[in-house]
Amino acid sequence: MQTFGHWIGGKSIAAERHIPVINPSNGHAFAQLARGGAAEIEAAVRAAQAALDGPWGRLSATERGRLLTRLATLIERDAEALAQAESRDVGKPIRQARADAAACARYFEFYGSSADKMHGDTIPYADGMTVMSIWEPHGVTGHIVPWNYPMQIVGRSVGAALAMGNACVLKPAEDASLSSLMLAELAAEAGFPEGVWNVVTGLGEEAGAALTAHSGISHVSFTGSPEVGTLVQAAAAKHTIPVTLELGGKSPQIVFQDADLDTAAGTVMNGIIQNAGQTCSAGSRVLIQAPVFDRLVADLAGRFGRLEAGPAERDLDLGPVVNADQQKRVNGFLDFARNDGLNIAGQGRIASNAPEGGYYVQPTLLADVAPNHKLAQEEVFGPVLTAIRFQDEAEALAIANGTQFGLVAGVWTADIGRAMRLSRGIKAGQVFVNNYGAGGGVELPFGGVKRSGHGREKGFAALAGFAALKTIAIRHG
Ligand code: TXE
Repeated sequence: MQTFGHWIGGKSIAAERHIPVINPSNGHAFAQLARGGAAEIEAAVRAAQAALDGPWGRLSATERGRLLTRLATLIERDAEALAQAESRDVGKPIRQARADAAACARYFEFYGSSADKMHGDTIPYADGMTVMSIWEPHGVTGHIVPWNYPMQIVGRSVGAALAMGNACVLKPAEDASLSSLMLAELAAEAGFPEGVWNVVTGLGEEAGAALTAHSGISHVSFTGSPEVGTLVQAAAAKHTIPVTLELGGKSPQIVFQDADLDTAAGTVMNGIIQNAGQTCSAGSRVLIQAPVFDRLVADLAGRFGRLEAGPAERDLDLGPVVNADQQKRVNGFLDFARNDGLNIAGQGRIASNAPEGGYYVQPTLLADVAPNHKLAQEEVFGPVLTAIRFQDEAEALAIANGTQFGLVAGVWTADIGRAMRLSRGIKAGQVFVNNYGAGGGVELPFGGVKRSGHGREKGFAALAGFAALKTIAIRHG
């Protein structure tokens, strides 16, 4: 069984304690990861600080950008190996893992070409003075990464952080660390100085908590559950450092009677089954205008009925969910729905030859759910779509905004005026009109409002989050 070490200061560091790496498609361990804690975090922060004090800190923005671009090329070269590892580690159908590898390369390409485009300003101020603002890196940035899109989330947060000149310490999820380690090796091959990209693997409450508690960290970027996000923000507050939090959602897809219903149905379904629904931006509520409710629900029910979940390598509609806890969570929501008498309008199946120990769940469409029902309010993080009926625009807006979350929304209508009114009225970080982009969109600023978190990742906007603006005022007469 292969054993992986941490990646600190440009090399692999063996560990004494380990955690198993389990294939969610069959429940079998196939490798083991180093289980780190405060000592490894300390070593990683020191290595990162040494890189900032050394060659990395002296590189120009253009040179940093070149390294990021070179890394993008290496990710493209090794895309198939990365995709295979991610698919086995997380249970994603291989075509989805391939799309993630391509997006990961694109993040580094995007941030490679952005690194020297973050210009400061000169500010008119007083006679005899020149005032300028310049962007400076925070220093050592901490990145706590979840298991649902490891490569993509590493790309979006580490790519932007390195573009701005920070040095990184990553704590990938215990369920999905392989790609972070592979990317660290590729970064070394690309020529990043040692210590710029460190990976400490292990459990959240050990390695993750040690990272957020470390006084040498100047910014933490966290994607995960609202509960742990709250802990991360509290830990950061002790050192008064900024955090970026991305904490999931209960994103609405609002379909009006004048929409292209066929396109909407296909996109709505993909937006909830992609990655077995384990997508922060999954469109998990579909709000349908009353006159077309039955028709669209019947269409979606037919589509759900044809879905099949099975081992990642078979590349079916869905793979397993990531682990036994996640399977229990999704099935718990489904049991609750059943016991509460909800209408299961459509349900896919688990492939008959799917391995016994795999973490499979049935993709499920629940229809005519009240907007305040548990299944319409809480994030399931599985392939469970909740259909809600509405009468008019005002009611649709109230339902859309009626949860604690605010990450993404979709609006389906032929009326541009209505599309614009809703786009402005919906409290979310992203609104898609007549399309929906769960997961993708390297160039598009992304992040939440309300309990979905704060700060923006992806796109050019993310760069400002990974840097501090310094004002220099010169009196020269
Ligand atoms: O998340 P955790 P879990 C949601 C989703 C899912 C639920 C639970 O609803 O069902 O969270 O998933 C690290 N200090 N999302 O338990 O625990 C952990 O090691 C510092 C939504 O896996 O939040 C991992 O690297 N770090 C989400 C990361 O936090 C800690 C993606 C996320 O794990 C820590 C994932 C601690 N005390 C889950 N405890 C999204 N927004 O997409 C854990 N971690």
